[in-house]
Amino acid sequence: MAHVMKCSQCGATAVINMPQHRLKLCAEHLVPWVAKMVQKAIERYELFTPDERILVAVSGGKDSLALWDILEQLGYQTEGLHIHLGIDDEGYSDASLAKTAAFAQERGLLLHVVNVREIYGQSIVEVARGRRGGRTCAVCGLVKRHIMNEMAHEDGYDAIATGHNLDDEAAVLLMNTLHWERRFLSKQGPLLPSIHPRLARKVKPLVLLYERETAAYAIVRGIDYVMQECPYAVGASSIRAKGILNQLERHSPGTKVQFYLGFLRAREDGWLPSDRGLDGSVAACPRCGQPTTADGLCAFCRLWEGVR
Ligand code: Q46
Ligand code: ZN
Ligand code: ZN
Repeated sequence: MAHVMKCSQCGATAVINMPQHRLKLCAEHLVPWVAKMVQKAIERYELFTPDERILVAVSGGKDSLALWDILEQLGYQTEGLHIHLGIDDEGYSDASLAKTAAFAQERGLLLHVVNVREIYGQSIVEVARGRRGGRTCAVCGLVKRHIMNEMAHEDGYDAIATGHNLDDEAAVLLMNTLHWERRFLSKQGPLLPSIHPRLARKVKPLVLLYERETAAYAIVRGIDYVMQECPYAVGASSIRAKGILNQLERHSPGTKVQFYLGFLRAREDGWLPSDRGLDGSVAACPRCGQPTTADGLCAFCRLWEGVR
């Protein structure tokens, strides 16, 4: 006879087993538990307060849509930002926008959409192709950061929230540790404070949740998200790192959370210098006004030189 998993709180059929918390939950009890974990992260890492305005970066994937849903449930002031990157392979960007817009419309939430090709003349794929050694993901990251900072500055948001979960963070931590990337290790975490008026505070309220927990949450809440991965994510080293961490987790539940939270605690205790970047030697880019350490145009503005 098949073994039926029971909710630790009410005895009904559980939809998820979380051995690292010694907890099994049914659909009804999973929703408040997930919201509680997000609230805990917001308070523990002092991410933001209820009177601040939060811009939620929504890609259309399960994590960012779940994040927006949870922050709304918790009563925070949110608006969404979707960046249409112009990735046409398998209709990825159009599908992502469609799901995000439908999500916002159904719930009556305010969504801002920035279409990279319409504004700058080329998609991130095209602009990356025109660059020597321009890896699409590096270009994409640069463009997204710039647009988010610009929007937060112009519309006066207090913070930008992204849907990075514990699996994402642990995978990046593993890669950064393998290469002893001190600069990244000194600032990786759920909170990146604003160190310049043009650079918004960045926060990751899902850091206490495993990816399978946000996925279960999205399904239970009936969130219709883009299932397909970005075609450029395939083969990324972070995906291999996730696989390795999941193997370890299977043998000893809690490995991922201990690895990541242990790192944050070690840094708090002074095991690693905590560096917030920018050492005062920053100038404003003459074109866009965002801070840059380069002499002249910032990396974003150099990227679009000659495109239109
Ligand atoms: S969207 Fe952009 Fe990611 Fe796609 S091109 Fe790479 S960075 S994988 S989060
Ligand atoms: Zn229950
Ligand atoms: Zn610039």
